[in-house]
Formats: sequence, structure tokens, C-alpha cells
Amino acid sequence: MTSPYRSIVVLTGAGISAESGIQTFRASDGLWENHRVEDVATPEGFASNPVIVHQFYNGRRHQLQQPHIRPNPAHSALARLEYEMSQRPDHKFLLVTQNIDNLHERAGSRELVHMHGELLKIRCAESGLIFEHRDNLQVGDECRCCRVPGNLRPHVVWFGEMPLEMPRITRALDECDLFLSIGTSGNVYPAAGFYESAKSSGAHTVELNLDPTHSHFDEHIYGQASEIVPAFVDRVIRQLDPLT
Ligand code: BV8
Repeated sequence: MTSPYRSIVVLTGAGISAESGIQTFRASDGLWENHRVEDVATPEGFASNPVIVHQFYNGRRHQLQQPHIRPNPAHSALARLEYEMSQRPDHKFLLVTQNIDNLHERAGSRELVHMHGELLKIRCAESGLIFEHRDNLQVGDECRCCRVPGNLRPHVVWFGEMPLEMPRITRALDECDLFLSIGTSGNVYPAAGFYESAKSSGAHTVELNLDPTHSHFDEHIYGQASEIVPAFVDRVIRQLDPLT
């Protein structure tokens, strides 16, 4: 028996972290303290209201580091799938997340791209240098590179900005034979178009989500990620070439 899947790309969204206690965007109706996410999560929003935008991210950065916010069985299942693929010669795996939380890496994922950036990192807008940052960020904070206040921003991709590592993502989509979309409403591009790229590369495309979306995947599995993702990962692992 030869494994039907030698190159797997997984895309995740806010829904995979919902059961870990992190609110999704649509569940909050995209609103945050009377601001639309699209208004605070934009360069224009940051330029006109840096204090409000810093508050928005400081609140999420603080919440992410609470002891009860932990990876759930869906995050762990994807780390297990990555491990099983890594044990087999010429098998490839890439996890692309739209999420800025760190739950995938805490679950053990390594072949991971944060295409919309990371909540626990900040960036100097002048030098481009990126720093780990777990505390609040304020308007007057100085960066270590320029040593002037005002250049630091969350290392997050806002609406209208280029997602990160697109060439790596595009190459993986061109080569994959299985594409999983997990916990995303498919509202935000270019991520929402990845399944079509995978499909045109001949991949089998599967949507695992709580609610149906408008997208046309080959297969749809609905339910809570912490239940449907481990079950689906078990199914894929059973189909892989046995370990030699
Ligand atoms: C860009 C970081 C140019 C900030 C975010 C067409 C082509 C290209 C661009 C566009 C286009 N049309 C419009 C655009 C512009 C724009 C866009 O898409 N706008 C939308 C509003 C229409 N896109 C951009 O600006 C992007 N940049 O296009 O640059 C370019 C073009 C092509 C190629 C290269 C460059 C940049 C977008 C990035 C914005 N930043 N995040 C932050 O986090 O604060 S987006 C942010 O919102 C998240 O990162 C995430 O991506 C998005 C929310 O989406 P989801 O993750 O899907 O979350 P949501 O709540 O919507 O859905 C959750 C789902 O989970 C639901 O379906 C629910 O049923 C399910 N669920 C809930 N609980 C569970 C569950 N499932 C399973 N189990 C559960 N328990």
C-alpha cells in the first residue's frame, strides 16, 4: 500500500483556538469595544489611534498568557500528524495559521507559518527588527535599535498589509495532495483562496469547521475542532505508509 498523502498543507483560523478560550472574530461579530476589527487592525487605524490599537493588542497578549489558555486536542493532533509525516521519507507537512496566538507551537508544531504575524512579538517600523515581547506595549516605548519612542508596533499583519512567507506558502500549495482548512470562516484573503490553489494542484481538500462556509471543498466535516480534528488525523495516519 502506498500512502495517498505525501504532501499535506493545513490552514487554521480562530476556530481551532476557540475551545482553548480565545474568542473568534466572528463570534464577537468582529467588534471590539465598539470598534470593528477591520478598523483597529489596519495601518490607518494604528496611525490615527495608536493608543486604542495598543490597548487592543495588550489585552489579547495578556489573555494569551493566562494559565487556563492552553492548546486543545486539535492543536495536539496537528503536531502528531506533523511528527508522523516527518518519520516517513519524502513526506512533507506545512501548517499555515492565520492565528497570532502561540498555541500551535506550544502543542509541538514546528513546520509552522504565522502568515498574519504573532501576538508575542513586536517590530520596529524603521529597522524591521523583530523582538519577543510579552508585556504591554505603549506609544512612548523606545526600540532597542533606534532608541527613540514611537517606532514599535505589534508584529501582526493588518488589513491591507502583505501576509508573511507567501512564497513558502504558495510553493507548498502547488505541491500538496491533501489540504485541510480548520476553524476558519474563509472571509479573509488571500488565506480564503488557498483551498482553490490546492485544488488546482490536484489536492484533496477538506474543511473541518463548526459552521458551514461558502467554500466548495471536496469534503466537509462539521463539529468542534477538539473532536473532529483528532478523529480525522487518526484516519489520515492509518492511511500513511507503515513506518519501516
Ligand atoms: C492582503 C491579524 C495584499 C490581526 C488578520 C482579495 C485578495 C487579496 C486581498 C483581499 C481580497 N479581498 C479583500 C482583500 C483585503 C483583505 C481582506 O481579505 N479583507 C476581508 C475583510 C474581505 N485582506 C488583506 O488585507 C490581507 N492582505 O490582501 O495583502 C495581498 C494580496 C494577495 C496576496 C498577497 C498580498 C491581510 C489580511 C490579514 C488581516 N489580519 N489578523 C489580528 O489578528 O488582530 S485577519 C484576522 O481575521 C485573523 O487573522 C483571521 O485571518 C481573520 C478571522 O478569520 P478566522 O480565523 O476565519 O476567524 P472567524 O472568527 O472569521 O471564523 C472562525 C471560524 O471558526 C468560524 O467559521 C466558526 O464556525 C469556526 N469555529 C468556531 N468555533 C469552533 C470553530 N470550528 C471548529 N471548532 C470550534 N470550536
